[in-house]
Amino acid sequence: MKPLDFLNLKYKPKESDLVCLFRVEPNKVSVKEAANNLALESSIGSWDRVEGLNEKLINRLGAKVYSINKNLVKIAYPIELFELGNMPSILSGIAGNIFGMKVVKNLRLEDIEFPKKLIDSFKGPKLGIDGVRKIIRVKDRPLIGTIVKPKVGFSPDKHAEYAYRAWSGGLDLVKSDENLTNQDFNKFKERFKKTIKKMDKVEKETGDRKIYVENVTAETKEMIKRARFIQDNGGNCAMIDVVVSGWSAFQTLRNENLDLILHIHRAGHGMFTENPKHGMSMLTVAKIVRLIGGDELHIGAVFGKMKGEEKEVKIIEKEIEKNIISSNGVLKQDWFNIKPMFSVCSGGIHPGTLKKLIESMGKDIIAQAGAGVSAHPLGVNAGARAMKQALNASLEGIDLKEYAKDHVELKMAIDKWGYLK
Ligand code: CAP
Ligand code: MG
Repeated sequence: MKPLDFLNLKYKPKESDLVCLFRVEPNKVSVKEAANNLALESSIGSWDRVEGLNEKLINRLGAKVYSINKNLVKIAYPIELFELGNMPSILSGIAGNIFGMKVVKNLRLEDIEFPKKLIDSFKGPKLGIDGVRKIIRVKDRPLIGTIVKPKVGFSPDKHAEYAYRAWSGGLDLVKSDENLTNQDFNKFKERFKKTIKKMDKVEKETGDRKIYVENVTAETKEMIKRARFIQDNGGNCAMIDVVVSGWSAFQTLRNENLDLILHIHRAGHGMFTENPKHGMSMLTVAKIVRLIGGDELHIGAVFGKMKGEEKEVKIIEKEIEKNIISSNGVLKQDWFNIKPMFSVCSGGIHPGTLKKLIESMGKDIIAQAGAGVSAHPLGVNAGARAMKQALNASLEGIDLKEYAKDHVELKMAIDKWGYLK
């Protein structure tokens, strides 16, 4: 086998090809040689000509390096390489062995363009933005919510009480935290039942609809049982920590086709998305989540405590909200029949940052504040009110400080945490 068998810079990707954009830092070889090795290892090749591998097979099934621009390499993969509807299998090819090869010092999967046939083989969000809006009966404003804090430690009663105070203060959504599952001090079923009872109560009292995001993260079969429990007991939303649970577990949850909003927490993504030279971009993670079928995904909050530059977070938001992505500075994508997903902006948000967040990200976001609600000087209910007041100020286009003059909870929040103009 000649060394550069998988390089074809004249190749024009077919509509049916899957295309990957890699950032390649070669190790003691040229970018070309590294790229060739990536293409062969992620498709049908190996380090030497194996028995039965001939030019005909390489032409038909080999991945093709068709563009090299400095360190950015585009590789096209024939659709035949993949099993439709099997995300783990697809990723074993395009995001598998290649990350550990000696020919690369660093390697980052920046983006994937999925062809129609693959897109059609996944379910995508069952509800999407419109479906979630129908459940909460809120047409065109951002949704606001909180995460029960402390993350872990409360009893089911305390958890339910927190949720009640947050909802009745005007929040749309209350969420269990990513590491709260079924610990001895706060058992899943008891917590869920007590909290959903409070949700019913507050819905009756206020006439508003609410969402309770309960964490079902567990071993896959157990996770499905917990999601079913939510559905059978009047709940409307299940959360999975997708990175630690795995794509397959998430796909299993989606394929259950439950009547629940699927809220996707990305805890752990920083292990492979943070390094700008190595790993997989958050954009790629978001595309995979949309394809499999999350309704709401944590993508970053720009003005809070978590990493994620405004430009990057907005690119991700566009990718999960729009139907056709023509140019993101990355790859184009037609989402065909796959619904748009809600962006969840969370982590270090408080009433003083909400207006700025909405100005930057628009109306189709779920803005969540954990400590930014619970650490309000007057407690959770006042914290929720302050968030709602900040939302109203934003919707009415009034400066937060001005609005705070006759809204005491907001005033106390911005006296404590400040605000962004
Ligand atoms: C927010 C949060 C979320 C982060 C994760 C937390 O709480 O519940 O897990 O948003 O980051 O525990 O930090 P606070 P991301 O509002 O108290 O910060 O959403 O970027 O994945
Ligand atoms: Mg959390």
